[in-house]
Amino acid sequence: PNPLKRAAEKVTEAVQGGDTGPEDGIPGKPGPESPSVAEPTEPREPLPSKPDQSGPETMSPTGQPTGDAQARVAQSGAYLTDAQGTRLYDTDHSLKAGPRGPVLLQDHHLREKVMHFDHERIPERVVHARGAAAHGIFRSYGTAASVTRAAFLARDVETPVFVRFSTVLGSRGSADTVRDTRGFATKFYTDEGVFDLVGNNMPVFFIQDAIKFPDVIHAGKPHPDREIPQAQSAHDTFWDFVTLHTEAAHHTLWNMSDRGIPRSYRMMEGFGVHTFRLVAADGATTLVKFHWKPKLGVHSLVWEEAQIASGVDPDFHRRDLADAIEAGAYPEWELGIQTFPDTPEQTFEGIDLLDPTNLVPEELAPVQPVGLLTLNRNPSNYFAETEQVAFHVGHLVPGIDITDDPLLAGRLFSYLDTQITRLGGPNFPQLPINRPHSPVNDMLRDGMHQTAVHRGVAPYRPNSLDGGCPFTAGADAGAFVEAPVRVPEATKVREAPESFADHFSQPRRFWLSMSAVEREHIIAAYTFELNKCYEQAVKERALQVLANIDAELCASVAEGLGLPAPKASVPLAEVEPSPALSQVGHTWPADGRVVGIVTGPDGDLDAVQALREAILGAGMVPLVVAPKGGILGSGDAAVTVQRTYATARSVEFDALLVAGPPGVGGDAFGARDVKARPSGAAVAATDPRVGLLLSEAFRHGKAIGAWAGGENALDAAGVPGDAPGVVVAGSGTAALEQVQELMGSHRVWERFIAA
Ligand code: HDE
Repeated sequence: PNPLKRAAEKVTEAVQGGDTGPEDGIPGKPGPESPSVAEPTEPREPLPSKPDQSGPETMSPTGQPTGDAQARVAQSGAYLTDAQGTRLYDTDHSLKAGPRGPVLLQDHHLREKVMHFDHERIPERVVHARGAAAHGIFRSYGTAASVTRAAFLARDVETPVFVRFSTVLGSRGSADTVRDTRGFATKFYTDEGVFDLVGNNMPVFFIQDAIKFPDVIHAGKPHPDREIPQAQSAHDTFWDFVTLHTEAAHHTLWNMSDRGIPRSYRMMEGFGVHTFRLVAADGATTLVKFHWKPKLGVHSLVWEEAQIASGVDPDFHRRDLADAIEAGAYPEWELGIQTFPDTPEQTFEGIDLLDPTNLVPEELAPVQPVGLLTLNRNPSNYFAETEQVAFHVGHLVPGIDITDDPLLAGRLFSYLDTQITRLGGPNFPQLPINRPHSPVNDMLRDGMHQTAVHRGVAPYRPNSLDGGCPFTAGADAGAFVEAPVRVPEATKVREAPESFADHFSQPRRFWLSMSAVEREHIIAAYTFELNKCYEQAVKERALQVLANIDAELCASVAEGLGLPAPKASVPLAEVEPSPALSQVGHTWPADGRVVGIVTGPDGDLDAVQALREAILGAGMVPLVVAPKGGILGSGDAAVTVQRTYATARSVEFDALLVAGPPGVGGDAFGARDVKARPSGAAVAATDPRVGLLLSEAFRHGKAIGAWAGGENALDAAGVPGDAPGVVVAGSGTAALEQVQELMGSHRVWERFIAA
């Protein structure tokens, strides 16, 4: 066949819809001979664009409009074009000299397509590469209005936000549930410009001076020879660094605590870490620390869960965040502030506020709520939004200023600088996700990836050619004016203040504030990580650091390492515990929690159906787990299976309910019935995967309920029916009621302490 003729025919087919389309010709509606899985054969109405998918507002220097809004939306038109907007007739075959002949260099489409693909990846973030994000809204209460003139903190102001959560050490494809600090970065698109609160889920940091940041990150990242381990602190170089720089003792202790393995991004606190400075309308200044308080409480995984999830669902946190938002269970945090008088010493109750390894106990300075953050929309494109968002601690608005924390100073340089490599030039604020919602009228020009077509001839000031524009504004017209803080007269030195030398009293307070079970977890974490180190000297030095925090902590870890416990080399500080630091002992709403209902075809399907509704009604997520996929039962009692015994794993569930068979005695679950009833409910009792599901859930302190014979499945899994947090009830709803109450405390803590 003549290839040119064939090409012409294909173009005609594409434009006219061809003659192979569905018989009734209605786009989107399959014809009788065209099952829905068939490839569509004619153009359809493009989907309406999502609000954040519209491209940059370009102006054609030729004076022509660049097309309607839809045309600016990537990938939404009916016809394939090249990057220059020319329609294409084939994108599956290279241009060749005959079907078996050589590919021709003149194939501009092939070259453009492969060239673009070759450059699809941008460098990942040097830290915090692995992340997940969401859009939302911040509504301020107005309670901060007396201490800051920031307009977005005035009463009842609503500000759009974009929040990105992350791990620190791992690469972009690493697992979510590794032991690490989590990033919690918020971009507020305020009317006065963008404000970024670039925080973590821990209130303190490893180092006191930004100049050490490359060092601590080099130590935490994989070893340079083999590039292992990935996303882990359990290796020699990390522990070498944090034991040689004892200022890292506090943050390391937080990482080894349950805070290092959050249950969900939705259940983490966030902290600005540094002390910032608020400026009121009258110019008065107040020192401040920012806190995010999750409405669902602060909860963690247990270590074994975190490890299992890394394998069975490396996207555990990313999925959890997206699913919750999609289900309408919008995660919420209150923004809170701890305020301190802005004295020349910049200390509070003896705590140096410029030292980022310090926190101020909430008992000494209560966290005052100033607004509510609600995440209510998932990104529509990961790359465009989550990957290209660029946070910067120097994105400040009038009313919020910085302090002389030396860690913060270095960050003020780093976050702009890093985007040059990562986003390819200085014009990253023009990327859709980074664009301010207030008008931009800067005098920055040109550069890589410039998309604005600037007007005027005078990007300098003062000028007489562009009517004098732009003018500068005073504070009364909304300008950012630095707080006129006095800088003490001093001699240039490379030194830290003496107060930065106390490395152990703050970690000791954290340790003393932990409950028994949290201490057990901390000991286990140190023991695990240090046992992964090869160097004896590193382990011994780590024990010396622990001895300076607490003798019991040191002795327990030493025991696990098979090493003697050293004595403290400094006097142990007299500190009061801060109960607010413990995660245990409170009750919280169970919203968005996942309840697994384990059943089989012979299970009590009416009850399963009723349970699903009750669980949904309580704002939680029911997942039916059965031997295979599809539908159980029929008619009104039909139940859709969401997980099979092969795909379900304990880590996904906060609680499990085991459905008994209807109208059959408990014996149906008994081992002796297995031969007679090799499927359904009996399978639930004896299938080793169900056994694993139940025994792991039990070991991880999760609430478990069973009814109408379901308890025999517990027996088969070795889960005692009378153990704490195990409920055997007369009906499914009765089991759920008790399980729900247990879930309020997140886990059945007694099980750990008994163990
Ligand atoms: Fe960062 N940090 N950091 N950091 N950081 C980055 O910026 C840096 C620090 C934090 O989701 C980088 O755009 C220095 C403290 C978060 O996009 C980089 C120092 C805290 C994120 C950078 C610190 C953070 C980053 C890498 C020591 C908690 C992810 C990519 C002075 C308060 C933001 C990027 C996102 C990202 C530098 C210390 C939080 C290289 C030099 C302390 C949440 O610029």
